[in-house]
Amino acid sequence: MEALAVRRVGLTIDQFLSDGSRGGQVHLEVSEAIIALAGAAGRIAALVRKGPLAGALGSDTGQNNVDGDVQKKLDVTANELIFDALTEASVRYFASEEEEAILTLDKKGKLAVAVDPLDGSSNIDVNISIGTIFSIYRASDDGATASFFRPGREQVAAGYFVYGPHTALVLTTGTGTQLFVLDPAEQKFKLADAQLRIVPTTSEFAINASNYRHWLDPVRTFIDDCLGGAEGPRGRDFNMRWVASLVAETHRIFSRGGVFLYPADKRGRYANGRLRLIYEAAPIAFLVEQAGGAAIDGIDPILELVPSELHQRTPLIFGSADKVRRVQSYHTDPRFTRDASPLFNTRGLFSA
Ligand code: AFP
Repeated sequence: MEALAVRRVGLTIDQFLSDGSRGGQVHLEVSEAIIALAGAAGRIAALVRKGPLAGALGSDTGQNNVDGDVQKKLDVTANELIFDALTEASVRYFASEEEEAILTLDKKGKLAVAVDPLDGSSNIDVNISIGTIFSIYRASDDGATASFFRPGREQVAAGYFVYGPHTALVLTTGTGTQLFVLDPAEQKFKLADAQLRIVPTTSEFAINASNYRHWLDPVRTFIDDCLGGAEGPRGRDFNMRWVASLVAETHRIFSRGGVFLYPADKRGRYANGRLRLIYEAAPIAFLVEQAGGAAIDGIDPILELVPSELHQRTPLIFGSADKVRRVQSYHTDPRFTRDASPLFNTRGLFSA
């Protein structure tokens, strides 16, 4: 790690964002929005830490969000805390998994912010890490939809908070990806790693294997080859994880590499997978690419996709660059599909 990066460990998020030595200070309004989100995350973390003592946070509200997911109590509370915090920042447009339409906060605001307020809701009551994901664009003078219906490469910042054994923030403002940890004593997010990197290769994949029968051939073949282990075409063993909390899977991949797959499958509602492009896949892809990883929809980079609907889903495959490229080849190279069975045994020629 560069001496400069080491020297900055321990800086608070406010100090880090105002530290011009990082080659161009982060614009003031972007810093203000990130600090506002960090304040809301601190309040969400305090609720999560109380668990059942905070009331049935994981209980259904009896309402569904626009995508048909049941809204848990904490989904709604987290959304309200984030919305309230952003009214103090220079935010013109606010989009959320929990809001049907884009909301206008401050007509003079400079930014457009999209959030998944509480990712991993099914894990709230089982004390497994959950999180908040955010994406920040410059507001477009062409209006609300133009501010979000654009390639993810135009994000000016993105991040997630993970509420786990410790609360952390993984953030990018376009100059690498940083890790901050919430100091419980001071209730401040402090820099723990100024240059997160995702290792290029790995022996770990994350997928919800219960959907095996619904997958399309390229993903089934990729997973079959991993499950074939040392005796199969890959010539080595693999490990599997599935937490059902995108931020927890992402944090593991930042920590030790891996490849995450939520692909398109044959189920009607999952023709484009389960994860939403604007406030889940695009911010995760920005963070991952800034740390040397890769993120695709199976074929194309996530950051090049242009949404046409606010809650649009996308297949999402991200993580260690070598592995993501291999999954991509299973989608693009005819030798990697099940129909090419005569070549089935020659796949082992592609060692990695
Ligand atoms: P919830 O927030 O509704 O629990 O969804 C979480 C999520 O969007 C993402 O965090 C997980 O990776 C994925 O869904 C888990 O999906 P499955 O429940 O289909 O495994």
